[in-house]
Amino acid sequence: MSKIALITGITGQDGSYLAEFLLKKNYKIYGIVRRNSTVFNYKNIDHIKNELNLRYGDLTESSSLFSVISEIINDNKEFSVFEIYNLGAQSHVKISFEIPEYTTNVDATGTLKLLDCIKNLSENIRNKIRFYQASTSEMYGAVLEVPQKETTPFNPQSPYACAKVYSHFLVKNYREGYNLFACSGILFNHESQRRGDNFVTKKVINYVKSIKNKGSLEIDNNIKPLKMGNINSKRDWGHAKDYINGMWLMLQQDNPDDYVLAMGQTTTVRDFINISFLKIGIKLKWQGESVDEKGYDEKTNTVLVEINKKYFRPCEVELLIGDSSKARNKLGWKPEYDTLDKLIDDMLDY
Ligand code: F7E
Repeated sequence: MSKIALITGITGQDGSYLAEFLLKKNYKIYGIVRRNSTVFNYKNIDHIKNELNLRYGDLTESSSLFSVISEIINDNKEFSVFEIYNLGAQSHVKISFEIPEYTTNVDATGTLKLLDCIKNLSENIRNKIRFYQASTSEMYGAVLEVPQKETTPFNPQSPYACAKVYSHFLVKNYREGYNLFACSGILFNHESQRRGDNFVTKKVINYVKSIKNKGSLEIDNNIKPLKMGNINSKRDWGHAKDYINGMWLMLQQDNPDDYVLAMGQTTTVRDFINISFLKIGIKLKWQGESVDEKGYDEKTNTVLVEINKKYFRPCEVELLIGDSSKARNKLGWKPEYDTLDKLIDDMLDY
């Protein structure tokens, strides 16, 4: 009796780590990938591509979801468990303000399409399906409680977060209305070497690595500063690998439920920058205010960080800090990368 998993978003950070994790547990893995006109965006799964069953599809296209799910069911008649992980998303918060309709089509209506497809399967098949939804701490937005836990009300601040709130409640609705085994993991920010380059941690790490590769700042006057947005916002950052384990644990329980995964520590973007530079022996001093603030190398006075309004968001989420007691107590979830320091070391080591 085989265990099967379908992963939307398999080429992304979380999807690729999850695929590696499930392969080790002997799952047969299917992944939905979008066609791209210029490149195969398979960097994160290149090393395991041959062990995966990749199918073209899109969360905006019900028929593609239906045909992939039907194919999986037909080709694996004896399966014991079929886990569906919905990790596909337009996941960049700032970009969601620029393409709100597309973000909604993928992050909200896409979930509806997937859930509806499962709902319409015969009962004996449906009973063997377990569904995971990638919910997010962004749903807490302008937070109404500190720290945030499963019962904290949502107050979303972006088209991305609004779409995710819709999906979160839809999962609950389908769970209660149609008895689906469907869970939402409310994951706080989770990072890794595979994080997209335009998310704040990876952007900072890439820059710090480029400075390290240059060698001494004293002999290089041509350094272009790192351009940042709001460096005063606070995030609860963990390692993606730890969060993958949590997703899987949610689907192994007797009953479906929603869980927060978070480290319970919050840090400003500014401190993330400070710590990352310190790792390569550079101490920053900050001078100026608001958009005129700059981060200088204390030794050489070289400007290394500047603020650029371009990266500000129409609405900002100022403070996130999660309480993951429920996941720790009920799932036995315990992150291995338990400090920000370990996360940064891992990201710098790539
Ligand atoms: O921003 C600030 C920015 O884009 C973090 C997604 O995975 O986690 C992520 O959402 C903070 C924000 O992540 C820059 O304004 C400053 O306050 O890395 P981020 P995010 O928006 O928190 C949640 C859990 C998700 O679900 C999302 O899908 O950093 N910030 N300067 C900047 N952010 C970026 N990207 N670039 C900057 O230059």
